[in-house]
Amino acid sequence: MYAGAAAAATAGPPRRDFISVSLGPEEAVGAGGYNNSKAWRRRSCWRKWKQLSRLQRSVILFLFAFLAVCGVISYTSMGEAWKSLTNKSLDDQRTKQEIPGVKLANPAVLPAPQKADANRGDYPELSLQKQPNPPHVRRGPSNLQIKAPWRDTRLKTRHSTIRAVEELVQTDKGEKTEKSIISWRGAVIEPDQNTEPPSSKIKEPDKPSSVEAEDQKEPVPINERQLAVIEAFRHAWRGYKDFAWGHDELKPLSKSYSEWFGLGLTLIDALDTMWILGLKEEFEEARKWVANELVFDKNVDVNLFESTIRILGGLLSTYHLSGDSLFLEKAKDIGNRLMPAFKTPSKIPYSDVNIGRGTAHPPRWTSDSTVAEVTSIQLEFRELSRLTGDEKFQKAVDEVMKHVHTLSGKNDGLVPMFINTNSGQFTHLGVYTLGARADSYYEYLLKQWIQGGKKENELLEDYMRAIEGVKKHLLQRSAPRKLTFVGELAHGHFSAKMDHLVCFLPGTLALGAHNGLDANHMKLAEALIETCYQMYAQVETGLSPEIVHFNLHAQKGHKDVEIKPADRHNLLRPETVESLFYMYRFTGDKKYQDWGWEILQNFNKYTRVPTGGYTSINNVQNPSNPEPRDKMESFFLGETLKYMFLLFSDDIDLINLDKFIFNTEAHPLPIWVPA
Ligand code: DMJ
Repeated sequence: MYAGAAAAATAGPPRRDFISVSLGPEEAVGAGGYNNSKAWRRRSCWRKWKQLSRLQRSVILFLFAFLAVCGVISYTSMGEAWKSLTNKSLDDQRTKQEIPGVKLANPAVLPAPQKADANRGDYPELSLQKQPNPPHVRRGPSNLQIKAPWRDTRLKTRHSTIRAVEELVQTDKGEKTEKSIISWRGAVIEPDQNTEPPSSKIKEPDKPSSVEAEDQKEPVPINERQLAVIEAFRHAWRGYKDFAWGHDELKPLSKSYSEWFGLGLTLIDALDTMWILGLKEEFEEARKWVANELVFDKNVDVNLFESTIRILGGLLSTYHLSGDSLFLEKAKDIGNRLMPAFKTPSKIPYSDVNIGRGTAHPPRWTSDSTVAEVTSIQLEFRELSRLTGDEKFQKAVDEVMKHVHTLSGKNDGLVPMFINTNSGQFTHLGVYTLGARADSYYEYLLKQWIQGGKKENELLEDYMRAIEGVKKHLLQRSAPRKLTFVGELAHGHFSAKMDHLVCFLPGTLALGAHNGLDANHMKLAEALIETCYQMYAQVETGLSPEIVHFNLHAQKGHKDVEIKPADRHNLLRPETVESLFYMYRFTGDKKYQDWGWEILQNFNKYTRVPTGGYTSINNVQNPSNPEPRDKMESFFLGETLKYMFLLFSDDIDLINLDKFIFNTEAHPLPIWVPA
C-alpha cells in the first residue's frame, strides 16, 4: 500500500492534494468519509459537468480538441525529425565508406546543383507546372503537365538500393546468394529476379487517375543487371574524367582525348544518363562544368545535326529531368547559334555552322545536305520553341518537313540520301536505304507525330507510306535461318547489305504499334529484332559489325551473316539495344533482356579498357585480338548504356513512353499532349 493513502484512511478528513490508490473494496471509507471508489468518482465528475453552463462546457470541449490536435502535430513532426536524423547519419556513414570494389573517380561529396533562378534541395519534386519560369522564358502550353519520372524519395531509395546491391555483388563475387537483400529503406532485392526464363508481358498497373496517384507508386528496386550497367557507366566515366575531362571524346588507350567540336560532347551527352542511373555525385560534378566551363561563343564549325541531337537534345532533356534552368539557358544559347544554318536559298539547312561567327556552309565538296540530317533535328527545335515561346525554331524545321513532304523522287515513301540546299531537290536519285544518311528521317516522322499529339497527319502519312515502301522494296529473308532483314536498293538492284544503324527500326515500329498504328508493324518488329540480335550472336566476339551482308541462299558451312573486311568494326553503337528496350517495354518478353545482357557482357569482354573507358574495336571476328581503335564515342554513354539500363528495368515509369519521346540520341523529351 502507498504510505500516504494509508495515513489518509486513518486520520480524519481527506487531503485533496495527494493521490490515493485503493487496492480493494474493503479499504473504502464508510459514509461521510472520503469515498474514492471509481463509480463514485465517475458520478461526481458527471454531476460537476452537468452543473457547468453550456458556454463553460463548450470552452472546455474546445480546449480538449485543441490540445488533441497539437499533440498529433507535434508527434508527427518529431517522428519526421527523428527519421531524417537517422537517415542523415546513415547517409553520412555511406558517403564516408567507399563502395567495395567500385572506386569512384572522385569520391568527394559535391554540393547540390544550384538552379540558376532559385535555390533548391537535392533532386526536388519535379513538375513542369511548378517550375518557376527562368528569366525571359515564356511558359509552355498548359496542356503539358508532365512530372519527372520519380520524386525525391524515389531517387534516394534508388541510391540506397544501388549501394545495397553493390555490397551484395562484391561480397558474393561469383556465387549466387540464396538470401533476399533488404535495403535500409526496406526495398527488397531478389538476387535472382531477372535471370528467369522468358515469361509474360510486363504487368502494367492501371493507369493512374491523376498525377498524384502516380506519385504514390512504390519505386521499383534496382536489380543486378542494372547495377552492372551502373558499374560499366562508372568505369567509362572514370576514363573520361581522368583523361578527357571537358573534351569531346575519350581515347582510353592513349589516355588522352579527341576534339570534334570542342564542346565537351561526351559530358553533355551523358548528363541525362547520369540522372536516370541515379549517379548524383557524377551529375553534380558535370553540372558544375556546364555552369562554369561550357561556352558556345567559339570560332568553331559544328555539324548542325550532330550538335542538335547530342548537345541541344541533351541539354533539353536534362532540363526536363532535373528542372534546372541552367540547362534551358544553355539550350537556348546553342539553339540560337545554330539558326544561321537555315539561311539557304531553299531553306534546307547547311550541314555546318560556325557557332561563334554566326555563319553556315555546306561541306567543301558539295552544296548537298544529307536527308537524315536535315529531317532529324525537328524534335529538338520544336521543343525549344515550346519552351521559349519563340516560334522561329519550330518554323524553320517544320518548313523543312513540309517541303520534303511535297518532293518528288521518293520511291513508295522511301527517300534518297541527299538534298540540295540551293534547289531544295533530292539528288543522287535511285538509291534507297534505311541505314546511314536516311535512317532517322523515318524515325522522326513517327516521333514528331507522337510529340505533337498525333495531329500532324502529313507526318503520319509519310511514315505509313515509307513502311509500306520498306516492305515492298527492301525486305528479304536470309538463308539458312530465314531471318527477315532490310536491304538496300540501288537503281533497281537489291543488295543484301544492312547497316547496324538499321537496327533502330524494330524499336520504331514497336513504338508506332504501341501508339495505335498497324499491329502488323509489331510482327515485323519482332522479326527484325531477332535479326539484329543474330548480327551479334553469329559473330565470334558476340558483337555486331558496322555492316553485314546476308546470304540469300543456303551454302554449306555458311551462316546467315557475312562480314566484309572493311565492315568488321564496332563503334559501341546503341541501335540494337535501343530496339531491345522498346521490345521489352511493349511485350514483357524477358528474352529481350537476356539478349541485351549478353551484349553487355561482350562489351565488357572485348571493349573495356582496364584503366578506364571503353573503346571501339576494329575486328569483331577476332576474339583474341579485336584491335582496339582507342576511341569511346559519346553515344556509348548517351545512348548505349542508357538503353541497357532501361531495358533491364521493370519500371514503366522510368521514362514512361506515353509521356516522353526519345530523340535519336536517346534524350527523352516530353510528349506535348501525353496519352
Ligand atoms: C547516334 O549519334 C545517333 O543514334 C544517330 O541517330 C545515329 N548514329 C549514332 C549512334 O549510332
